[in-house]
Amino acid sequence: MIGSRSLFTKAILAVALVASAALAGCAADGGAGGDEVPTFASYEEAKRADGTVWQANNTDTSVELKVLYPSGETAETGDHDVVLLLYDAETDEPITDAEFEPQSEYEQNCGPAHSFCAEMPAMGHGTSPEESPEHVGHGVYQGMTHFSMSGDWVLNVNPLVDGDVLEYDVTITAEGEGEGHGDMEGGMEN
Ligand SMILES: [Cu+2]
Repeated sequence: MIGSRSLFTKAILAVALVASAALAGCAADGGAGGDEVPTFASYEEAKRADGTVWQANNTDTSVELKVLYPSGETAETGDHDVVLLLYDAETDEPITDAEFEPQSEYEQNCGPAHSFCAEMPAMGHGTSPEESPEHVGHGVYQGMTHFSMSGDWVLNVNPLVDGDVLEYDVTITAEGEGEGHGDMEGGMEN
């Protein structure tokens, strides 16, 4: 992990972080975390930021989902903020009034309701805690999930947009220690 990084590498990384934060126009708070949750001052900024773009798999819609954080195909295990952008690819306009059903409890099998739920399909379990995304401006939504173990996850992102539940299956590989299934006792009964 990061334990053996040289000072030189750290310095380069710090410079790169400051530079990218400045370019992105985000209000860096000076933290040296290197894994800051991004914020966006405009729709255009979010639209051109790093991320992965997903199409709805249940209906033919021009509404696309861009996952801005984690911005790649992998994420660290543990609690993880999730930042999403919803926009209409035809009109190039942000979707600012999508709704997610509030996350109330552990879901072992993620339902199709307008919700937000991570699961490991190969192992048949979900996770907890999770927080449904809420609009933070410019079509950007922020929520959180918990990758309780390393491996392949599907993040079900199912927003209600103009009366339709759109289903996006975002695949993410979690890497890191994880704590196995132990922390999900109580939620794992069959
Ligand atoms: Cu698992």
